Amino acid sequence: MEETKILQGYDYAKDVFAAVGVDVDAAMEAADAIPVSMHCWQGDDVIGFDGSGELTGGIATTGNYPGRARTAGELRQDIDFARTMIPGTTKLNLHASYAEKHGKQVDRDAYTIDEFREWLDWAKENRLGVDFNPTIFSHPRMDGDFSLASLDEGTRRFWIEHGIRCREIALEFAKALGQPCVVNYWMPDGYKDVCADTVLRRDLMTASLDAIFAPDIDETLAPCALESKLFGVGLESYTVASHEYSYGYCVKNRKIYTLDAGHFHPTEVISAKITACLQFLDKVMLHVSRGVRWDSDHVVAWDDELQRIMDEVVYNRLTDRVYIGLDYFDASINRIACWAIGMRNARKAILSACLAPSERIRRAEREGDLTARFALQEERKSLPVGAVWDYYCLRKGVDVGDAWLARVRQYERDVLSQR
Ligand code: RNT
Ligand code: ZN
Repeated sequence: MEETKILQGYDYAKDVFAAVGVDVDAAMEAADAIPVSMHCWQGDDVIGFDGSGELTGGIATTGNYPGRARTAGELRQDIDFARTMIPGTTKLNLHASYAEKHGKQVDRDAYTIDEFREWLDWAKENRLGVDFNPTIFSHPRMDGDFSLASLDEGTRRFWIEHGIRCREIALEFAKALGQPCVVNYWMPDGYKDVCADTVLRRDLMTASLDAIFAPDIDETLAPCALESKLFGVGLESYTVASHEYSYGYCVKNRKIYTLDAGHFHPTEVISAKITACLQFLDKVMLHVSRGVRWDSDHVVAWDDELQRIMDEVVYNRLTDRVYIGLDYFDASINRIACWAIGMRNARKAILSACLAPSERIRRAEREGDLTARFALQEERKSLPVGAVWDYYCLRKGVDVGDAWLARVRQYERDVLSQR
């Protein structure tokens, strides 16, 4: 699109928003500054590079689109390219399974920042913050799908050590990059079928988590989060770290609670949970995903729930209490497009939240004028957010509209098809 047209659109939008009491420039700046953590695992179907080879733990990537990143170098190259389409403050969300061992005999219970040197240097070069995840799945030391709640002490010990190593690694990332590195714990532990003792495994899980969090590692630099889940594939009947379990653990132990959009009953939404949890927690982390009928991890679309999530964060000025990360993995379409679409949607929804006349809407509510509240909420939906978005992309030097798609096609021809 012609630049003059974009500028005209922006001028028009500025007037429209001014008429409802919104300063577009301030909104744009606010939206740009909110960090969104981009998950590395979209680029290689959650396989990683530390030798696991296949994905286990009740999660599944479907599709066999060509061009999956097979090495950390390829993955970084793909992320570099995807980032040219993604505006706004971005962090990288990295999993421990993306370690680069360079032939060294070292397992997950002994990883140090050395296995992530290239990631660290690359993050530094690109001025990217990093968040980190222990990889407690896809590994021979899993006891079936049990880890921290295994009945086998050696298994538990192995994963406790991994959990501690990840805190140490996160601390190194945070120190080197000058910003906090959130460590998010998710483990699949659970049963396919109805179990007879729901207590034992939870007792073991609690003891294991306590052991992971016991060492004194600065949690302002490496804050720790625990992610709940309703069920996994092959683990349909019982999940040790369910919602009540994980939320309770976090309240009691002052951890960050991770709400994944796909980890609840299909009619439950995480947008409804954020401020409820924050009554009793300092912080939450979001795994913005899109479940279709189940925890299917579809690419994030700009749908009502995404908008509601971002509205909650922005309207309530919770940007320093809510860490926003994305979590999905689709191998049926171009993986770089998956990043571009999901990340652009997250940022668009953030921008829309910042542009909404939220103060006016809330005033109507406080004054008991629920007619006006509803009217303004509905009118908000057709405000010219798209014109501001185009201008924002132009200013940030990223593609306007669907221009990125042709570049992805070119990259597919030049790079992905050679893999
Ligand atoms: C699994 C959890 C978890 C993973 C990533 C790869 O159901 O959502 O967050 O998706 O850690
Ligand atoms: Zn998740």
